[in-house]
Amino acid sequence: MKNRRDFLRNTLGLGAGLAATPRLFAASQESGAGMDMKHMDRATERGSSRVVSVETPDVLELPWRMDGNVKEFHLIAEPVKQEILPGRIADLWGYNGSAPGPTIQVNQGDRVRIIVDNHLPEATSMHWHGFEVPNEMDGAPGSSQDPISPGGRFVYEFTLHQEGTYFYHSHMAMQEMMGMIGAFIMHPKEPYKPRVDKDFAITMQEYAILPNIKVPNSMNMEFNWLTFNGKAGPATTPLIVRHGERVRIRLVNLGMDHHPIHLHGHQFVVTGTEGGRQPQSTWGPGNTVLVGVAQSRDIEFVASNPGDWMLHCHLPHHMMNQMSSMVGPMSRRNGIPAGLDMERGMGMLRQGSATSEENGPSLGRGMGVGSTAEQTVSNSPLKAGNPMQNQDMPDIQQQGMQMGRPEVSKDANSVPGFPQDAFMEGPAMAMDQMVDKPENFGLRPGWSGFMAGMMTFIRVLPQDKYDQIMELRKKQEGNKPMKMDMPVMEHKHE
Ligand SMILES: [Cu+2]
Repeated sequence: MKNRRDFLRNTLGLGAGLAATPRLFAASQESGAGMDMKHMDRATERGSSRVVSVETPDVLELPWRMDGNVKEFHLIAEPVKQEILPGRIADLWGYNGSAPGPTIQVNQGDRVRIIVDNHLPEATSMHWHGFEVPNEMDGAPGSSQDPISPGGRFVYEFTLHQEGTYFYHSHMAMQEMMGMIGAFIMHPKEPYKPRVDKDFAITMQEYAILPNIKVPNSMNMEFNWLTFNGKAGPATTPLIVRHGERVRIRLVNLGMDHHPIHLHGHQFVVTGTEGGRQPQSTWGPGNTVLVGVAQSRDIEFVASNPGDWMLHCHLPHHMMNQMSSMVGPMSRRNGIPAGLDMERGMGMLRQGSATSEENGPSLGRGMGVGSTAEQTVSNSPLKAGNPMQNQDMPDIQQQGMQMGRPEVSKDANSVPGFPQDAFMEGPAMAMDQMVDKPENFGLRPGWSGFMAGMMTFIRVLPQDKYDQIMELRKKQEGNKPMKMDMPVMEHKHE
């Protein structure tokens, strides 16, 4: 984008700019027609206009059935095995087999019934975040209803007059930190203008999973696993769009941290919050949006810049996996002591500086491992037990990691600051093969070594590359396990 005027034309969709960018708009219209022909046909039949369904990469959509004029959904709160990274399966709590739970999509004005079964070992309650529904349907345990007992069921039913990016979540604080949230999209009666060609949802979560355990520590405030839709980079599935398409991304956050989400290569406007669509007069250009806890933000832009662009949380600690104090020093030196005793663990030093080799890693920065010297652990991505020695780790090579030789200078160990506490061995961490999927087709070799935490790509592709990926995706669809047996229906309004 050359200047602000171009930006306004393209992203705000201001009519004055249309003639100046015929190519982009032609592509955009063409794609709209080509992509969802059958939606279009039906929409025309009904004399209504089309709404693009929201894609939630790596998360299924919750099917429904019609019971008279009521859309009926069925959610099961249950323990789930969530594969955050290949082979790294966390014991979380979620809905219908995943954390976050499946995405619900409805239309403004729908009458909705949601049957919630509790398959957890303890009581739960389902809160409909931001919904203007009768108090007894709000899901506030104790005040608006009795908690749903283990093995119990509660049936929620309401009419939805709102539109926007909403979500559902357990209203038990510790359960929220175990993964219990899902996106709830309310499509507007009248499509938003300008219309988008692609619409995505991403839910952000964070977990503190201590070494040698698969269950998150829901008290810990030091999060080492940061996820988009239940996956950490490079396992996140890129958002695939055609060059010139208008794109909406709906960002939802539930955790202990706020996330500044940054997009490379494009400016965007924030068009919606957890309160629904925002008036166009409030849309100013930006490229980073702070999504606070319990908030949602919709961003929109025209994908006018071809390439593979990162979309990620910009908190440095949220761009890492399995972050713990020991990784760098363990991989480059001979392991480190940590914690030691309570006084030192709390930062009261008897000797030495706070950043000295023995103290540094344990001063409030560790993962709360405790007061004994930090041990090498078996679930470190670097496979603890021996310091990082690339070629000496055939077991990891067999897992598909590429283990290239990281580039460090000869005198690296004598440079203050090297290695950082959580120094990640760049190329050595690449696992292109392990995360191979259609959406990653054609990425630069070794790309995965630099993707971690809350990171994904938006891939702005020319038509032929786009088609290629869609073709691969179609082929793969046959192999995918279908977890849900109810048909997913299209979103349209009458
Ligand atoms: Cu973040």
